[in-house]
Amino acid sequence: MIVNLPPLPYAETALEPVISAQTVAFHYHKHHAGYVQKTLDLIKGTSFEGKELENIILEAAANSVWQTLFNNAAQSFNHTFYWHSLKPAAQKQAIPEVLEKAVNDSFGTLDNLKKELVQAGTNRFGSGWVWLVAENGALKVISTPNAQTPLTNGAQTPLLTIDVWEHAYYLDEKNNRAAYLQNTVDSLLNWEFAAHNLQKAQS
Ligand code: MN3
Repeated sequence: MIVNLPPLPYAETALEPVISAQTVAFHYHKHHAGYVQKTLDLIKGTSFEGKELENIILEAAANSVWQTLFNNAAQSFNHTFYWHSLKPAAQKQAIPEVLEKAVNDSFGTLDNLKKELVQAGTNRFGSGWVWLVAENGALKVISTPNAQTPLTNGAQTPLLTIDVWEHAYYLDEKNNRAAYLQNTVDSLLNWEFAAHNLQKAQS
């Protein structure tokens, strides 16, 4: 992935009524765009310029002098991954077989996975992210604080993420993060995207 602001994979209204067009617009044009611009400003004229975003994140994570670059680069990646982790409810399709089998092996049922995602997001203190990851042939739910991303954990491949920073839900749900999480896992998760990432991890 290069350092840029990719177009949203759907219209700004497409996640309504769970996530309003106003939330998507602020989240994408202000927050996400801001992280990308800050990353571009920070790498300009440095040895990071022109590198793949994933490599910038890994290099910057290795030394605390690059903390600000890490934060902005990781947030750029996490947000692009988040937009693709969601899908308009109207386009909802059955969970792909390869993913369904992995979910059943690791969580018993899809409902158990959804419960774990909601719980992990509700329990994340402060800002951060909830992830479905593949690790050592199994799936698991984790959460990360602030800009942290499973990319820096060589053993984990991210499959899906949900943003639990307040800017992701406050305009719609105010303080009710659990409602945002529940409605998102019930109707907006992009299981094809997760299955595609799982197949990449297995190949
Ligand atoms: Mn965000």
